[in-house]
Amino acid sequence: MKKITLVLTLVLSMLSTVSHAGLITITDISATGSYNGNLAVLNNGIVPGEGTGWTNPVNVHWYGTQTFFTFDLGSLYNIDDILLSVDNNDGYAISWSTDLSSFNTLFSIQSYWGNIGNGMDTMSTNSIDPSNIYLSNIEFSTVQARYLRVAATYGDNMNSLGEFQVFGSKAESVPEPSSLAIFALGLIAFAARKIKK
Ligand SMILES: [Ca+2]
Ligand SMILES: [Ca+2]
Repeated sequence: MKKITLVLTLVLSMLSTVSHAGLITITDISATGSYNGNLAVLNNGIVPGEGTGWTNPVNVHWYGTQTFFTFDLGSLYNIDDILLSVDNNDGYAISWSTDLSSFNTLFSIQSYWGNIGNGMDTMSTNSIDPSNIYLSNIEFSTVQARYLRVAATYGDNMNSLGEFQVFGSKAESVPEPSSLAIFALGLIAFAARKIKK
């Protein structure tokens, strides 16, 4: 029986190497175009209170639709969820890239989505989050990406971003869970044969 316990322990430890979703550390934040404020506030763990003024220094604010912000995760991740705080009355586009050259839309925010009538509005794609910040309209299917970009697309020309958090798991070249399971079954069969002898 000892051998079976050993094999099962081994199999369980292999399965646990499949990483789990969590807050991803953003390694670099850059801006293209003009803006006001400190880029560090965009991912400092401080989410502006609901309704905070759009020019408050807890945010970065800008005018027009030519400015965009790029978040570098440092390597490829499977991205499951996003939490962000934006001014309530503008449209925003969030896009993703693996190579920093071609970007694909992850989701778009239309003005007046969310629950806030005036000022900063926190929005999350994670249905586990409280109902006042979870927004089913922006849910997306998991993508594998290294870079994320935020831009304003339309609105009153006065845009603001107060926090941008990314959740997911590191994309490692680990075997698929199904092939791991097949391998585990093989190990168990092998152990069983050994024990019979
Ligand atoms: Ca912040
Ligand atoms: Ca606005």
